[in-house]
Amino acid sequence: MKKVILSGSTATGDLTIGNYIGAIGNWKNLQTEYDCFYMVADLHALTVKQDPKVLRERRLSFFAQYIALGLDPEKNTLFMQSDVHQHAELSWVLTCLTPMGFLNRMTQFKDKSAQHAKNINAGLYTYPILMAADILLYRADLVPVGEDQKQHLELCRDIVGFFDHNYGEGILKLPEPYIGKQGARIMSLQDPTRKMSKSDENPKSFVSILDPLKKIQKKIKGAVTDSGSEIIFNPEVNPGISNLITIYSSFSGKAISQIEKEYAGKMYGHLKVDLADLVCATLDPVQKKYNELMNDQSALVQFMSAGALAASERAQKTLNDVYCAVGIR
Ligand code: AQP
Repeated sequence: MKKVILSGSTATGDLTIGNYIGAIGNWKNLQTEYDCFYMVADLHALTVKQDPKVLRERRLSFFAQYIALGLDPEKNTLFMQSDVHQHAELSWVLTCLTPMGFLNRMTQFKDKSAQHAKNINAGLYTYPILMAADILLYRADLVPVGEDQKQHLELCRDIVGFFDHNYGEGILKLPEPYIGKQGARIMSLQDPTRKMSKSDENPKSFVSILDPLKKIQKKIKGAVTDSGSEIIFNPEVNPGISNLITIYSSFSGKAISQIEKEYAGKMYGHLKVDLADLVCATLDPVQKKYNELMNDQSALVQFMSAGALAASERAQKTLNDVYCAVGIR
């Protein structure tokens, strides 16, 4: 029996090379060794204001990008979160077990409410519970987590503790965090001290998977770099060039030390030109595959319903156990 992995990306903004390097690229490497469930987290997207037409298109677009970036729908269960109604149902049960004090501690809620000061809705506050439901429904063994999600995984552990205490152990299964071997955090091209974020208001700060190649060239060449000139990896001192080295290393598979050696004595501009070409060469076939999928959406729709069915089947087992345990079955 293969171990089960669950992960996903929220359907907000445009998928970026940060999402690829920090998440989707790693998911791809797990698809033969593990039983993988990867979702487009469209319910999570509702925590911030969305234009319904844009969100509808984005869900499909993200799903197509997952496949174009190398997630094989035959090897993985790829699905849309909202197609599996069990997420919202389990989330409600867990919401009724989670003390508000635990949610008050979530630093991401504080950050996001500052960011969306005009729309501090209850979903923004309780979304870590939906995230716990996402994970627990599949009885996952492992969840790949970025640094900024660690606190949410801890909350998930607490929630399982409350559930076990009230209803008995073994019904919910707590997964282990999976820290990918790369684990690289890609920073904004305009402010390398901040994470590259797919909803950043400044499009120059990220390279999206679907950016036209000319635009990618421009964005990388226009990346903010440091006052020095040596191509040396040191995020504390040279965050700008270090970020570009990290991206170069992730896309080329070369070690950072090797890149430093190859660029010894060269200027920042040399690395930028080569990196822009490398990113374009990598994303060009991805964009072609994406266009193929979007031009004939019948295959996409089939993959989506097959994924929803498989995910739903597994999720329903957990939900049945939970409903029985709490006394509503
Ligand atoms: N810059 C990044 N570097 C490395 N990993 C990243 N991830 C996102 N940005 C980077 C990883 O991608 C996965 C999916 O994340 P998400 O889209 O659900 O949420 P996020 O981390 O909140 O991404 P953004 O880009 O910051 O989204 P917005 O701006 O819409 O809130 C996660 O595993 C994440 O670590």
